[in-house]
Amino acid sequence: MNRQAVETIINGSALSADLHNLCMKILSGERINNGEAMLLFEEAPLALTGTLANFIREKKHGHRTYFNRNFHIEPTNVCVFSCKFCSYSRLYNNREEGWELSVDQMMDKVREYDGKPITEVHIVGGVHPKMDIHYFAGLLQKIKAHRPNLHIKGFTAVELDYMFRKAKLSRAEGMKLLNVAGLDSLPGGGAEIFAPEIRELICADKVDGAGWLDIHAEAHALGMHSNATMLYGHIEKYQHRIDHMDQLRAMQDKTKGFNTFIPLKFRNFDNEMSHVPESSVIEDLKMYAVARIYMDNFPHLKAYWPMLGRQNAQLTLSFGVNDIDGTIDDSTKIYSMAGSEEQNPSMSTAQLVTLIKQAGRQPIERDTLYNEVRDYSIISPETLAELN
Ligand code: V47
Ligand code: SF4
Repeated sequence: MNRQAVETIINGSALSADLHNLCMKILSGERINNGEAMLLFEEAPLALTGTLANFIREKKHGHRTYFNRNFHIEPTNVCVFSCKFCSYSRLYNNREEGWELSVDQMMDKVREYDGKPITEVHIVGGVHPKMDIHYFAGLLQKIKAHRPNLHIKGFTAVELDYMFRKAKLSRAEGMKLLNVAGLDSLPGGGAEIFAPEIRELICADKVDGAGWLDIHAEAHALGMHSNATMLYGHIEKYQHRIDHMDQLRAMQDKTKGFNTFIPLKFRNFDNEMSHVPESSVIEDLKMYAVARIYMDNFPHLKAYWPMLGRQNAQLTLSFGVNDIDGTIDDSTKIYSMAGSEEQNPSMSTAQLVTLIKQAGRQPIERDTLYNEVRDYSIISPETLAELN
């Protein structure tokens, strides 16, 4: 949609003077402040916020919608921490439901993908008291020795903070050690909500917001990229979401190391926050749209379909989202255990491509750093059917 068309929609909407001025400001590409983000959350009609977010998305990326071909390794679900929203972790002494993979078992998993056109492995799990930095450095070295071009995106800042402290290494030293062993980039997990008054209620015992940011800054200082998440739709208020995005945007101004912002919808199945209702689809779409408008220095906005569901993820593509992740593996348990409809979150490339095309977008396979691997917009049904 071009600027003129969006301007016509704004002028034709019955808006307060403040909201009208804000829409025009957004349209002209100016950065919005925290009060203005609040105005969008509280007062703007969803269709209008969505139109503005979509305008920005199309200005940055046109119809290009990215996905990647990756697989996950979840080394363990044993965790020393006790986040109240987590349906996934188990205590160390829970022999029935806790799993811990040896380096050999994880390498078997890597070998399962030999010869398959995968560009990334995403390693993420609980925080196991006995899996230390040297254990994981050994794993990274073995993966790189086996498949040097496989990009390793691994370990949340929560896992890293624990590993570094246990090994008595500074964050800079620990990051360097893992980078040299083969770690290429960091996923965005563990950020939750930075505001201490919320963090203390939902995940009091793990690294705080300042520590999370500091660990990502250390990665960026080494030239590594990373993602950033935000867990929304639970007990936080709009002000906490804005504060969270504010801290990320400020750091991105300095380091430019973040690739993607990923708002994660809180799911309430089988955890200590099951009494907290989940957000509506309307609230989800609003979250993505405001994020696209506010996070002006983040190149990409990702909807993680295993947690949102395929159809809602498809809808977000009209509300600012330009990336739909893309795991094609069926062992990602973190969301299926939290109540996602996606009990078995695997989607073939053909299904992903179809999902993106149905939304009127252009499917582009990317690598972790958003280099184009393949444009699937013109592909015959026969070739599509052959893709796995
Ligand atoms: O930090 C845990 C979240 C995150 C629940 O960087 C929950 O590309 C909702 O960060 N409801 C880990 N969310 C996963 C993650 C991630 C996923 C995909 C891609 C990337 C990336 C990162 O999962 C945790 C936490 O915020 N989480 N429990 C729950 N009940
Ligand atoms: Fe552990 Fe992560 Fe679950 Fe928190 S969210 S309990 S750090 S696995």
